[in-house]
Amino acid sequence: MSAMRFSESVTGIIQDGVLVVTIDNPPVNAISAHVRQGLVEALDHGASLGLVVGIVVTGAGRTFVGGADIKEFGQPPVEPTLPEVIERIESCGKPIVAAVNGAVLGGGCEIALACHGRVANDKASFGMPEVKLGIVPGAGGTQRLPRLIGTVAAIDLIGSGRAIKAAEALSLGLVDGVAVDHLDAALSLVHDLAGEPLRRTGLLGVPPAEPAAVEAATKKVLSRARGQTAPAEAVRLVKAATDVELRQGLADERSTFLRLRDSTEAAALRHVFFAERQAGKVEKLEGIVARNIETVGIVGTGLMGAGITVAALTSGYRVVGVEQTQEAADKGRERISATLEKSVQSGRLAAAARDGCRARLTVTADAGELASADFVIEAVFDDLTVKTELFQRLDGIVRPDAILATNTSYLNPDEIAAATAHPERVVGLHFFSPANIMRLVEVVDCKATVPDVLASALALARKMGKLPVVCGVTEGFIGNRIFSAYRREAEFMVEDGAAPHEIDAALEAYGFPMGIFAVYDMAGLEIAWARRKRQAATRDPNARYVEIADKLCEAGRFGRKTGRGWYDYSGGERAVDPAVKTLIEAARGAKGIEPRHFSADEIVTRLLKAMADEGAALLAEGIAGRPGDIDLVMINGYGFPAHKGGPMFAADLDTTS
Ligand code: T1G
Repeated sequence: MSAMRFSESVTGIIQDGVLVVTIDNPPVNAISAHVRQGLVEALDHGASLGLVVGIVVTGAGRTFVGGADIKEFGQPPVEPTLPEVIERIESCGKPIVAAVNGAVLGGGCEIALACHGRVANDKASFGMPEVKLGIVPGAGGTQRLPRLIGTVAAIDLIGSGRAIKAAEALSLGLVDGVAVDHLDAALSLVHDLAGEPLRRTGLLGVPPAEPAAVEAATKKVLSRARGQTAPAEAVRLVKAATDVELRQGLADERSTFLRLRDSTEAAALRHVFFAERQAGKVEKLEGIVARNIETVGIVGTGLMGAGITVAALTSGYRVVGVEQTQEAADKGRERISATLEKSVQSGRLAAAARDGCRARLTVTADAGELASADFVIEAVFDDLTVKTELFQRLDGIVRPDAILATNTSYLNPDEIAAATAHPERVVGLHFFSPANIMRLVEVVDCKATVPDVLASALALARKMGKLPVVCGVTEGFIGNRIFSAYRREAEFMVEDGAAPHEIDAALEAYGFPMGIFAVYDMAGLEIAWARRKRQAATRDPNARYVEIADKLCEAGRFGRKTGRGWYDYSGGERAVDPAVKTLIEAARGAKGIEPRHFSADEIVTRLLKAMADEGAALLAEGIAGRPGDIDLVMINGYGFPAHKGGPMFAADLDTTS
């Protein structure tokens, strides 16, 4: 029979007495208005045709349904709404089975929940990621999911937004079956269900749950919320499913969804979602093909090098690690092995995958082995002489088409590139530690970098599962330059009267996991001190300079690892140290500064402004391409709370509100 078209993105075909409805709305089959309209048309058609015993709903391509269309969120509503479509599915007189493949997310999961049966293939993954967008499910997810899989599992999934694979979905009862051919299995299920009383999820009772387990699941979600509103609301709604009628639960869910959808938190998280998808896209690279990279050379297998090695191995690359001596190579191999092992223990890596990683790894003291590498990343000591000498040596070892990347944090990669015979093949890749875990990578487009080298660096970072942000050459790139401005402003406030712990408390209340002085202590104060000493000769004598951090270092207070820094850690926990107060008072006294009070509001406002101003300068200088890129760097590298959208988003809000 020929295909039927119900809307521009929904088609149907009758197969074996079943109407198979396909949602085809690339790239992820989001539930745009024409999908909802098409689904209603298809349901009506299927219900009215006498020869049709039931309906299968499936998605075209790699995805079932990636959720509501996020692009419609800021726009006036278009009928039918998703809850209306879902109500039609659940109450249909004929069996409807979801045949799911790929991602089944948000509203896609809610469609599947309302069907009378669900069959998945083994590539399916399920999730209710709404809290990650600052909202709660808006089409019955909080009410139907607990009815199907129980309150505890529903709190976990909806509260965290995490996705699960088909096998876990099966064990939770979220799907009825997993099959190689999900469409075939769904057709059979429709025939099995035809003529039987249908299992309508919304009419099921919520299975009883242990109160202690419900509380534990709730606590887990709330402890990770860090000032975000949506997770607590999601948990509240899931719990209510046990106590209230479906209709009341759905109404509460819908009004909560609509309220949160229009919140600043949701706007911030939507901004982050789209910024992530924009990141690493560069106009001048359109049509440029990345080189084929199979073997990655990594010079230096210390903490950073080992982390990069693990990230490369776990994403399928062969890695040649190079050290200066056999002893250092052995240590490096052990470090890499231990990091792989940790990944297995934490569940990030399957044991079989670890064995594959080991088989693809060589660590050697023979730099000549880098001749097999397509892409070499150096992660040696951050010193200009060390790095330029290394790159000159690499010039004579690597293949002419190999790419060289420097992982410097503060040096000028243009100077490193200039020392080589082929600066056009040099690019910067600034990883964040631990490099196997942190997603952010600043990809530095150097003066001489040619487009296909930049495109290849971006492709490599993406294949490693990283979030690449392109930036130009400047001291500290995007992140550390903004961090310096942020730190400078925090130190000005300390000198003017704010206590470090007051600044940290204000930042933590705003949503940072840790205030700036606590971060400082954790990272160690001595590297920045050494840099300040190096820069002392060239510093503008008229610029304000706060000496307190230098005084702490002079007193041997290098942070957590020495037990003392901005705080005292001798009792195990971070504690305010009267000695630091005395030191700060002396510094103020020396400059004749009369200390004044700073409210938490003023502290946060000033720090956000310092970050946004530096960000604006980076944009004006062409170092950063988009405000969203800056926000991503600060969120993923420096603990800026995602639900505040990043410093540029926050500044924009300030000027528009
Ligand atoms: N709406 C609109 N556009 C979307 C979209 C969506 N839901 N999901 C992805 N895109 C765009 C994305 O911007 C990009 O566009 C392209 O698709 C490919 O995305 C009522 C309230 C599905 C796992 O949160 O997690 O349902 O950059 O690069 O790596 O309760 O996209 O090409 O122009 O990410 O293959 C809940 C979000 C919505 C899912 C595919 N759903 N999406 O990953 O491709 S709220 C989500 C994803 C909701 C209901 C509610 C992923 C993916 P461009 P991509 P991918």
